[in-house]
Amino acid sequence: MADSFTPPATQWAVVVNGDDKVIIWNDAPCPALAPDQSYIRTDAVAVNPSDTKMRGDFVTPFGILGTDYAGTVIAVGSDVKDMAVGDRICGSQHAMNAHTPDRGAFGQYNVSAGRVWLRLPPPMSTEGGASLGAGIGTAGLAIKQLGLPLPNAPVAKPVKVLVYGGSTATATVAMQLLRLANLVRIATCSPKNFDLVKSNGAEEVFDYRDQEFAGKIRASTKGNLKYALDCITTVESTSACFNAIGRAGGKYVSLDPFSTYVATRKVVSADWVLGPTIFGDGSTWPPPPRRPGSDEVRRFSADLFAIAQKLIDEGKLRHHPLHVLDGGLEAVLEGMELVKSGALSAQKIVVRLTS
Ligand code: CO7
Repeated sequence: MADSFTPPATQWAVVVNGDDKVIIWNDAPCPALAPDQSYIRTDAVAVNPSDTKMRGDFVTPFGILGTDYAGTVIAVGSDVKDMAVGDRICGSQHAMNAHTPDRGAFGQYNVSAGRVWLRLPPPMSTEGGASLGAGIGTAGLAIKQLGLPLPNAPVAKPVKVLVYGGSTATATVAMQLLRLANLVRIATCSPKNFDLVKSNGAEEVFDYRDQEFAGKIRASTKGNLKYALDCITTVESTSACFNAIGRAGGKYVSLDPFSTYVATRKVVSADWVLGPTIFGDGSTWPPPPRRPGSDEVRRFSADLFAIAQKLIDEGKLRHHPLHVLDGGLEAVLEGMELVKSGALSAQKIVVRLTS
C-alpha cells in the first residue's frame, strides 16, 4: 500500500506562527510515511491543557500543535502488519518537538508515532478514542515513576495510593489502571465529582477544599500512606500530598515540575512526569523538560499500549466524560480557549473534524 501512496503536499493545521500566535495555516507540511507507521485521516482531536501551554521557548515556529487524535487509516507503511486501511485508531503526537515540527495532532492528517496508538474496537466512539492517548501515556509513566505495576502484574497485597485531582482526565485513567493492578485508590476532587471519581475506581474521595482533609486521609490510611500521584501540581497539592504520606515516607509523583520548597521531607522521594517522553525521544523543550531519548521508555510505551489495547478490547478501560465540539479546526481554537478559561470540570474537550 505504501508504495502507491503519496502523502498530500500540504494540509490545514493549527500551528504557532513566528509571532507566537496560534493560527490555522492552510499550507502546513504533511509528514512523510515511515515504513513501520500508518497514515491517518484525522476525524477527531482532544484538547489537553498542555496544548494551551505551548508558547514562547516551547515553540518551533510553524510547528503543528496538538497531542491527541483519532481517525481512519488511509495508508500503511511497507513493514506494517498490525494495522490496515480502514481501521479506526487513536494515538498521540509529540507536538513541538524541534526535530519533527510537522508531527502534531491538530492537522488533517496524522502519522502514527511509534507504538503510541490503539485500534478502536466497535463500541468505542472515535471521539472517546481521541481523548485516550495522553491520558494513558501520562498515567502509565506516572505509575512507572511511582515504582508501581501496571494491570498485567497486579500486586498480591493491596497498597493504598493517593490520587490528588481525581476528576482530572489523567487521574480517571490512572485510577482505572491502579484498580486493575490491585492498588487501592484514595482521591481528592470537588464533591460534585465524587460519583464520577468513585465510578473510575476510587474507594474513598475527599474534598480538597475541606481544611481537615489531610488529617482525614492520614486517619483513613492509619498514617501508613506511601504513594501519592499529584495530577494538579500546585503548592497546595504538593504540600497536601507530602502531609498525607505516612511517617515512614514514600514516593510522590506530579505531572508538572513541583515547588521544591514544599517538598522538604527527606523520607519522601519526589519526581515529576513529562508526558511526551512516552515516545522515547526525550524532549527538545527548554530545561527543566529538556532530556535525552530513552530506549527503555520506548520499550515501556510498547508494553503500556499493548496492555491498554487489551483493556479497551475487553471493555475494561473507559474514557473521561467528553465535551464534544463541531466546527473543524476553528473549533479547536475555541476548545483551547475553553480549556484555558479553567471553566471545565471533569470534562475533556474533543473536536470533530470530519462528519
Ligand atoms: O502527556 C502528554 C503527551 C503524551 C503523549 S501531554 C501532557 C498532558 N498532561 C498535562 O498537561 C499534565 C499537566 N497538566 C496540567 O498542566 C493541567 O493543567 C492539569 C493540572 C489541570 C491536569 O490536566 P488534565 O488534562 O489531567 O486535567 P483536567 O483539565 O481534566 O482537570 C480539570 C480538573 C478540574 O475538574 C478540577 O477538579 P474539580 O473536581 O475541583 O472540578 O482539575 C481540577 N483542578 C484542581 N484541583 C485542585 C483544577 N485546578 C485545581 C486546583 N486544585 N487548583
